This record gives sequence, C-alpha cells and structure tokens, in this order.
Amino acid sequence: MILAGSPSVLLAGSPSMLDPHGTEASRLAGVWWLAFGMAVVVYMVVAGFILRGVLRGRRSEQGRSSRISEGAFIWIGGIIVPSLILLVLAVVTVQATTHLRRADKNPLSVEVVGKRWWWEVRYPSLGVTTANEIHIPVGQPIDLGLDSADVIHSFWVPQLAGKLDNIPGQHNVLRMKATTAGVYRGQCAEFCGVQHAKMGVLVIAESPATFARWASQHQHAPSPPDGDETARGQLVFMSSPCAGCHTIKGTQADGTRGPDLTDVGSRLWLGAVTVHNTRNNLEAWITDPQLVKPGVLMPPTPLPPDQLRALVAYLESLR
Ligand code: HEC
Ligand SMILES: [Cu+2]
Repeated sequence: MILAGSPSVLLAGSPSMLDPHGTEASRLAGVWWLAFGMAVVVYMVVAGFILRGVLRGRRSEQGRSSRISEGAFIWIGGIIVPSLILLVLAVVTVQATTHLRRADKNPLSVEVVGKRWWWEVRYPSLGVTTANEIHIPVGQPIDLGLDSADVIHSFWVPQLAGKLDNIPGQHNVLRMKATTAGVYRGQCAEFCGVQHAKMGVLVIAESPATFARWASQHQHAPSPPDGDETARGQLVFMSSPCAGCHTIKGTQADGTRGPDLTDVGSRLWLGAVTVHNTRNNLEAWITDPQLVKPGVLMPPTPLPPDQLRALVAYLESLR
C-alpha cells in the first residue's frame, strides 16, 4: 500500500498543549494548569459536602442546626468564592494574552498562507519559499504572519503557541519561540473543506547554525540536473501540466496553484503531512493524488513507467 516502507519521522513528544516546547506554549500551559488546579479544589470541596450530606442522612425535626447560617453559606460559597476564582482567572488570562501579543526584538518573519489544503511558507527576509514544513532556529522569536488565499483556516502547533486563524483579507501575527529543537506537528484547526483533516503542518526547530545552513542552501535555485535520468525527469515536468501549477526556482516552471517544489526532495512528508516523502509515495501521488488525498486540487497524471521514474528521480534531486 501507499505507506509501505515509509521511514518514520520522529516527532518531539505528542502534539499536545500540555507538552510545551516554546515560551508561548509554556505560558498557555501554565494558565491551563492553574484553571485545572482550581477546578480540582472546587470539585473536592463540593464532593466533600455531598459525601457528608449522604453519610449524615436526613436530619430529624429536633436535629442540631448547622453552625453556619444558610445566608452566610450562600454568600461565601455561592458568591464570594466563585467571584474570587473568576477574578484570578481573568487577571491571569489577560496578563498572558498581553504577554503573547508583545512584539519581540529582532523577530524572524515567516509568512504562512493557508490554502485548500496546504500551507505556503515564505521567508521574506531570506527569499526562501517552501510548503508545509516551517524551519525555525531555536531560541529566536518568530513572527508568523498568517493569511489565507481562500477560506478561513486556523494555524495551530500546540507545543509551540496558541491557535490563530488565517482569515482572507486580514493579516494576523502569531508569535512563537521554540525552546528545544525538534519536529512539532500542527494542524489546520478550522473546518475548511473536504481535506481539512489532511491539512497538517510541521515546525522543524533546529539549532541556529543548522537553520542558517538550511536557509543559505535554499536561497538559490537548485543546481541543474546532473544525470541522464534527472534531466529526462525535468523535461517531463516542464512538458506536462505540472509546470503550470508548481514553481521550481531557476526553471520556467512558475505556477502558483500548488506548493513550490524547489526543495520538495528535502521535505519529510507530502500533501501537508499526509504521507511520508518516499519514492513509492511520490509515484502514487503523481499518478493519482486523489487516492492519497481525495478531493485534492491536483489532477491525476498517468505517465508511462519510465517517464514516471525519471520525473520522481528529478523531484527527489530537488533539495
Ligand atoms: C491543477 C494544478 C496542479 C497540477 C497540474 C499539478 N499539481 Fe501538484 N499539486 C497541486 C496542489 C494544489 C497540491 C497541494 C495538494 C495538497 O497538499 O492539498 C499539489 C501537490 C503536489 C506535490 C506535493 C508537494 C508537497 O510538498 O506536499 C507534488 C510532489 C506535486 N504536486 C507534483 C506534481 C507533478 C509532478 C505534477 C505533474 C505531473 C503536478 N504536481 C501537477 C496542484 C497541481
Ligand atoms: Cu484549513
């Protein structure tokens, strides 16, 4: 089947907001644990009262009256304590929100455009364009500019930051800073059509040196094909509809309906974290992407086996 022989990509922990690996996510997890802690205390107190009531049973007419008057009980337990709890949560939430909105010094700007059903990723200061896999340096504040090319999407990588919508015509900025290197999985969190569930995203946080190497390698066009097969593959790509929808830097392919494929060979996954990027999966994807990701906005391209092999070899050489 399609997934056979896939290498497994190690994700850092589980994609949960309770497993934070970034400054913003830690702050949010802190608010969550505080709310959870307070809820646990309230639950235990209420459960204690219920147990006590059950064990004591119904009081007789002559029973001793409670030491606390009913009026005081309602004032304290029903009004003062809940108001205090809500006040604490309100203050903590507002503080955390202001902190998350505060601009950092010298952030790295990354533009992330939500499209059905993948993410375009651009680094304006570096001149790099890629898709679905966002490389960032650890410890560097990142300003993610969120936009949409069609409907409302929502960008959420729970281990690094909160959730923020990609809204057509509105530029939102999500700030994040990874504190540990790793590959973090995210997901479109706003229903956006048939393939919404297969609109994943990866943030690859790496050491500043590794990131700098990645960035400089991706600033210029990939070197022209150096073998017979890859050269034939490039010819197949340029003479098929591929080039009308995809861009490959340094060639005449400059389509924009699909992801930029300049570095497709170095991606870990295909189809926005749908299948691992292996030779078999690439062949299956090109032959009929509808089988891999039904409803996807890329048509099937049946090719003779030798052309398909050459095309895949060419795509794999783009790094
Ligand atoms: C009508 C436009 C269109 C044509 C023609 C087209 N594609 Fe695509 N392609 C797309 C779209 C849109 C996606 C994104 C799919 C998704 O993930 O939802 C895509 C995704 C891909 C991907 C996966 C990239 C990634 O990183 O996830 C590869 C590889 C690819 N196309 C190769 C090709 C090749 C090779 C051809 C020619 C045989 C081709 N495409 C023809 C629109 C097109
Ligand atoms: Cu979406």
